[in-house]
Amino acid sequence: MKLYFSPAYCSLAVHIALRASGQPFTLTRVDTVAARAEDGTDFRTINPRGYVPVLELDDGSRHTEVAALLQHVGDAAPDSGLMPPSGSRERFEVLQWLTFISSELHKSFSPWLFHQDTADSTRSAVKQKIRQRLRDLDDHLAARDWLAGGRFTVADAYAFTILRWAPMVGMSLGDFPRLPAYLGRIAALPAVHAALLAEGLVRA
Ligand SMILES: N[C@@H](CCC(=O)N[C@@H](CS)C(=O)NCC(=O)O)C(=O)O
Repeated sequence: MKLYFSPAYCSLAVHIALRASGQPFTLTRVDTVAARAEDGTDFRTINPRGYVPVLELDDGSRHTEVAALLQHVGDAAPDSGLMPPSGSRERFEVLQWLTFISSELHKSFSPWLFHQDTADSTRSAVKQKIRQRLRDLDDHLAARDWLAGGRFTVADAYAFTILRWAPMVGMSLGDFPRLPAYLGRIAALPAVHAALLAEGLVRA
């Protein structure tokens, strides 16, 4: 498999899942602004929508959408526990969290919402909505260490990736009692550390 990624973008979630799953993969870095992959390929020929992540399977097919890619990566390594088995209550919960993170959080951090031309009223309304959703997550973590299934799953990989963006829009996770420790728990996992290192987001 080959993952097209940009450092610290939402592709980090899939990168983490790939490492945690133990499956072989390669990385190709993309400059989404210049629409160019590191090997010089015009990225629009890889994904006409222009965004990462793109996961290329060994048969050459290319796929997008973080939540779907995470499910695929987890399902391809059933022993990893990243994606609980089909039909299980735990899987239902992981799917709920993937959808929540995708629809309630990920897109609320979109750069256009925080563009300098965006009205202050819009920015503050978006931040208020994000804060409510972070509170939901924080409350959920009061009784557990992981979002679902009692262990690290792809839902945590996605949450970690998106929560890391809060400071970039001027929001502190320090206002929430459990989120900083939750992120610390995830960052300490060897697969997560390796992904952060490979993307140049932490030092060795
Ligand atoms: N719907 C897509 C959205 C992916 C997305 O928003 N990617 C961002 C990075 S987090 C991106 O590459 N943006 C560059 C662009 O849209 O030009 C998904 O869920 O995977």
